Amino acid sequence: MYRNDTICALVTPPGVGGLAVVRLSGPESFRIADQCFRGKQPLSEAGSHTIHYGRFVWGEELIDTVTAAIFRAPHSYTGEDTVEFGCHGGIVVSETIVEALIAAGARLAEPGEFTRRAFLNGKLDLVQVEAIADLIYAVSAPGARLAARQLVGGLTQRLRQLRQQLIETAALLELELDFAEEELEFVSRTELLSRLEQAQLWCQQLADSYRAAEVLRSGFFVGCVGYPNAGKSSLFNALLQRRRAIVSPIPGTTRDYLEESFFLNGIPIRLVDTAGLRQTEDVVELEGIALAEDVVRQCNVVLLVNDVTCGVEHSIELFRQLRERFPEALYAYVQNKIDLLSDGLPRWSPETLGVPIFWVSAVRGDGIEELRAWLGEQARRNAELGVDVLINARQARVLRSVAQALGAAAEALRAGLSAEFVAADLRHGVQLLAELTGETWREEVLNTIFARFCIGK
Ligand SMILES: Nc1nc2c(ncn2[C@@H]2O[C@H](COP(=O)(O)OP(=O)(O)OP(=O)(O)O)[C@@H](O)[C@H]2O)c(=O)[nH]1
Ligand SMILES: [Mg+2]
Repeated sequence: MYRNDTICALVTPPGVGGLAVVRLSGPESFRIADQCFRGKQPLSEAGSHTIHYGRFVWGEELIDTVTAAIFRAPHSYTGEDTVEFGCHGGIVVSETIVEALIAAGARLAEPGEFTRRAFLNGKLDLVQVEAIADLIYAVSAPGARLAARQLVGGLTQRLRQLRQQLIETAALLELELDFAEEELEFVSRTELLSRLEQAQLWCQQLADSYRAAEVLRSGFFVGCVGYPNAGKSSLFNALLQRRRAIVSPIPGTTRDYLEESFFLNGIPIRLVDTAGLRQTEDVVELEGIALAEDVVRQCNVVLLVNDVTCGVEHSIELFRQLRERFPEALYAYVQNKIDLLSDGLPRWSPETLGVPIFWVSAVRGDGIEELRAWLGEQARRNAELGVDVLINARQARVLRSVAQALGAAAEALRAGLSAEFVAADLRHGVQLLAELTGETWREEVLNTIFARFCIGK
């Protein structure tokens, strides 16, 4: 819902710092600001994009000396009249300024409300809004760079072009229908088909880049999974190079899961330790350990930890079942506790396994560097997987639907159906694209997107 009142909030992080900024936005901004600001001239008379030095007062009391930056609608972040007060950093000053502005008639902004207004006033589209959240929460430098690019409209522009192209084609096809008697063809069918196929492929590839984008957005997830007592927590600690997880000879030590991050090749690795998966009567009891399952679902790499002293093939069945269930992850079979092998490493390199095997001792450290290097390499590759935009889950979903609509249009064309059907599929694609950039939007979609934002953004 868009409320046309005037809102304010601290837009810099709370706490002690050199400088803090309080933003005031809405139709009453200048009137409200003037009640608290004493400078050479009233702010309501100041020109847009000017900065004014003065005193911020509440009643008779001096709160701070401040600068007031003036932005007149529509040339501001929100598209509304805006004043940004720069004050001395510190908890008390900025909070008092916000309180004074509220007393003068403003309302405290809700989380994400400035950006929401920017979107509703057409300053940003949804793809850009999502890029802002990505930029704020970026965990890796490459991720932040991509988000910044998206923010200035790289993806937006390409989506607009596609949408324009589809609208034009649909219009031409519909025009043909008006001249059905004359059997005119305004668009060559072969050219149309190739254009549709290209566009479909583009949408599909963009949607597929989601996983790689997720790595840049949130990090590369690596899970330690295996039977109880295999040494998952020990391996977790060894990879992390810190003693973080509790290790004990009692099976079932890890109950919850544990997550820690470290960097490899500049990419944040999110390492997860899980509770051991039990095997009862030859059936792997995956259901009972839903938590571990949830972890595996979001993992980029699953390290299946096997206790070699129980036999090299001890965890093969578990491995097969996991891979069947979660085929998208990369797997490695980690033979742990090799320090306990008195006769050296067994010869075991089954070709059918199809995944790398690592021989390690989590306790003594053998093989850990190799495993870390391999993980770093996988993370790097995954992050570089042709990603030049940061697609998120919502965008991937819509893009897949667009690809489907385009596929249906191409199919109708190949089947020699009337232009009407092709045009209808194209219109559907256009609608979906509008949803993607937010030209048409639903309240629920906006709410989920803005739920990620904090107050002051
Ligand atoms: N000798 C030797 N012992 C190990 C090695 N790795 C783990 N252990 C021992 O195996 C036992 C179990 O280790 P954990 O790391 O707690 O195993 P886990 O898989 O996390 O066990 P749960 O959390 O109970 O499922 C502990 O006594 C560890 O010291 C290893 O590489 N060599
Ligand atoms: Mg454990």
